[in-house]
Amino acid sequence: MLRVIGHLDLDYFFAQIEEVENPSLKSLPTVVCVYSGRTEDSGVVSTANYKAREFGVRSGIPISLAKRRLKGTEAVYVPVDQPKYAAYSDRIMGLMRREFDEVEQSGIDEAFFNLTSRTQGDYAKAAALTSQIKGQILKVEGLTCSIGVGPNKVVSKIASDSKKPDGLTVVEPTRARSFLFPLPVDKIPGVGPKTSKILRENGIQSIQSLAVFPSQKLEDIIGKKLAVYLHKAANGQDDEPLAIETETSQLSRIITLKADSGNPTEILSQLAPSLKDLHERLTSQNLFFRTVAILGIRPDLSIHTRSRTLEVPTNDYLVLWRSTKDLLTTLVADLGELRRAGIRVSDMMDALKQQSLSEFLG
Ligand code: DCP
Ligand code: CA
Ligand code: CA
Repeated sequence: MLRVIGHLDLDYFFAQIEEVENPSLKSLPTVVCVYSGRTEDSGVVSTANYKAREFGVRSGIPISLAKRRLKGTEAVYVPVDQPKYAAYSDRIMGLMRREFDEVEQSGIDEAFFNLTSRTQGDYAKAAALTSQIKGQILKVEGLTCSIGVGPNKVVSKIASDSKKPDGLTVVEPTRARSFLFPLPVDKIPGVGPKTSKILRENGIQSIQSLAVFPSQKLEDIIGKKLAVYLHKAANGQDDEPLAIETETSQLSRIITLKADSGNPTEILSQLAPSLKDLHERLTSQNLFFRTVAILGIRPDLSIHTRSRTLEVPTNDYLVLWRSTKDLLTTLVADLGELRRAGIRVSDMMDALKQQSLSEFLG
């Protein structure tokens, strides 16, 4: 059966999320900034929407340069909010994992997914399925993404990058070479500025020129390992399997208390934001837990834990909060003052998978 691999990459990810949360930004150049805090404008651009990119604003350039390029426009500058973007990312990855058995998250806004068994090697089916996924993500999160489909990771990754934003590029195996050949070599994953410079110095600019370059000569220039990979990649070949992560088996948070404390109510109030954050992670990934543990670190840095296993798995915030409170109360009664406190949930299961299983059985 033909292998069918997809690669999904969200469009101008951080900036698009800012647009979703504040639609008035859509019509304006919007720049997401990592302020370093030294002076008002010091720091770099994390990313920008396509309106801002028209003015040459890109990830990694100084904020001051972006401001110069956008002078005279009504550009908006927003500070990065990593936890917010991570929550979107988690939900989208969760959606992908429910949809496909094999998903390899390869960055905060991208993932490979295996379509082979779902499509039985049929590329037309893959096109329909991926278009459906794009629709789902748009409907649920309001975000557009670009997807590439191909016979392997290299081709699908290059394909997702070849049409943006909101692209869907399906490259059938027989078309892989003609799709790749006109592109510059630095489109191949792993070819950075350094390798690309060496290749250029040897007259290799397009993927085609790399594909037909004598293998032995290429090895002499860049070493055997890279040469073998690049030569295959340029010919549309790559056997790399998806790196499948094991399911989330536990989630934890730990804080340092503002001052050493032996008061459970005080400790619990400082732990509350971590509890909320952890609970958000659970719900965004549709996870239930059965075991709650708390961890206390004393001023002498000794570490102690207490845990409780529930009769049934749950994702109820109140259960989480109450268990934490009970465990913390006994821990502090036994130990006295704490310097740091943490919470961990484990024995996880996927609520939706469980649901569909019981539906199936029922
Ligand atoms: N990012 C960053 N600094 C960089 C590159 C990226 O902070 N130098 C962050 C912001 C991006 C996110 O990572 O939104 C994803 O990076 P991508 O390279 O996928 O870029 P975008 O999603 O922003 O744009 P594109 O539409 O080109 O994918
Ligand atoms: Ca992206
Ligand atoms: Ca990306």
